[in-house]
Amino acid sequence: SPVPGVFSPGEAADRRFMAAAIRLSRSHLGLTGTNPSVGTLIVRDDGAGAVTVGRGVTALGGRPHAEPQALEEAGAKARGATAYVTLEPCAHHGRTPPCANALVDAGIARVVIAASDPDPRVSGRGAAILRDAGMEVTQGVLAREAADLMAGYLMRSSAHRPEVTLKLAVSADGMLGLEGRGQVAITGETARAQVHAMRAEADAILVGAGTVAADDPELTCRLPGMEDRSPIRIVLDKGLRTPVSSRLARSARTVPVWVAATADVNPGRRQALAECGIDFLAVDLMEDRICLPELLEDLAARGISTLFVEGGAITARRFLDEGLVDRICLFESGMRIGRDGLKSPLVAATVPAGYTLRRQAVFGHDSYSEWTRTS
Ligand code: AOF
Ligand code: ZN
Repeated sequence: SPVPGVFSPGEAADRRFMAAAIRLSRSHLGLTGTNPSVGTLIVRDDGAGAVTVGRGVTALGGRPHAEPQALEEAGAKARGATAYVTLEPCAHHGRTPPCANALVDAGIARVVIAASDPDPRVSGRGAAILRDAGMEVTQGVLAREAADLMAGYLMRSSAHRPEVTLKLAVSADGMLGLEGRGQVAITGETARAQVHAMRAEADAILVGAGTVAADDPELTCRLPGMEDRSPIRIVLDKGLRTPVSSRLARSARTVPVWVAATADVNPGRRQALAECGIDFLAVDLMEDRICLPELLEDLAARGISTLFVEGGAITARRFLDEGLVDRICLFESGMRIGRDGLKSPLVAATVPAGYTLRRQAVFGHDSYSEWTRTS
C-alpha cells in the first residue's frame, strides 16, 4: 500500500515518467562501453503538480551511473521524491558506491524500476536494499520498452553473447544486389542515413569476406557530426582474403578492424594486415566454416553487447539458419534488380515464425520493418 505523502500518481503517470527516463537513456546508446545506458528522473509534487527536479543518464564510457547525477541535480529536493530508473539500481561497490544506497541516503521515498538487472552482483539485491530501507518500490513499469534499448547488455550479461541485429536492404523483387557486380544502391538517401544512425548505436558491425571483396565497404558512420561514432568493424575471413588495399584495411588506424580468421592461415597476409593496424580474432572451424557461437562468445567477453550484421547474402543466411539473429531490420525499396540478382534470405512477407513485428516506418521511398525474436 502506498506510503502517505509519497508521490504515487497512478499507473498511467508512472508510465509517462518512465517513458521520459527511457528517452533520456536513448541519448547515450552506444556510448557507455560495456555498461548499459540507463536513465533516471527524480520527480516530486509539492501540491502544484509534478515537477522533474533531477535527470541523469549513464555517462560516456559508463561511469558515473545515472542515479548519482540525477541526485546531484535534485540536491535537497530529492528528499521525499520519487525516482524513475530504467534499470534496477546497482548494489555493488564498483569505482563508485552502489546507486541503491545513494538513493536511500538522499532520502528518496519511492523508486519506480523498469527492467531488472541480470548482473549477478546486482540482480534482486538493488531492489532489496531499497525495500529494506523502507522505500516503496514499484517494478516492471515499461519493462519491455526499457529492455528493448538495453537488449545488448541484457543478452551479454545473461547469455554471454551479443544481441545480433541483421540488417537487410532488399529490392522489390527480393534481391540484395547484383551477382558479382559489387555495391548496388537499393535504398535511397533517407534509408542510408537511418542505417548510419543504427551503426552509431552498435558496438560492432560484421560482414563476410565476400562482401569486402565485392563491395569494398567502409562500414563507418558518416552522418555529419557523428563521424566519431563508428563501431568496431569485423570481417568473417577464414581464408584471410581481406586485401591490404581495401578501405577497411586503409582506415584501420582510425576505426578498429577485427578480422576473424584461423590462427595459421596465410601468414604473409596476416603480417601485412597487422601492419595496417588490424587485430585478429582467433576462430575455430566447424565443417570448414567459422564457428559462429564461439565467435559470439569471444565478442561478448571483449565487451561487445550489440552486433550489427550487414551482409552479405551468405553471412545473413548463416546467422539466420543457426538461429543467431535476435533482431531483423528490413529495408524494402521499390526498385527491381532482375534476374542476375543475389537473392535475399528473406523479405517482410517471409520473416520466419518466431519473430514479432515491432516497428514499421517509411524512409523516403523505402519501407522499413523491424522484428524481434518472440520471447
Ligand atoms: C546503475 N546505474 O546508470 C548503470 C548501471 O563497472 P561498474 O561499477 O560501472 O558496474 C557495471 C554494472 O552497473 C553493470 O553491469 C550494471 O549492472 C550496472 N549498470 N547501474 O545503477 C547505471 N549503467
Ligand atoms: Zn549504479
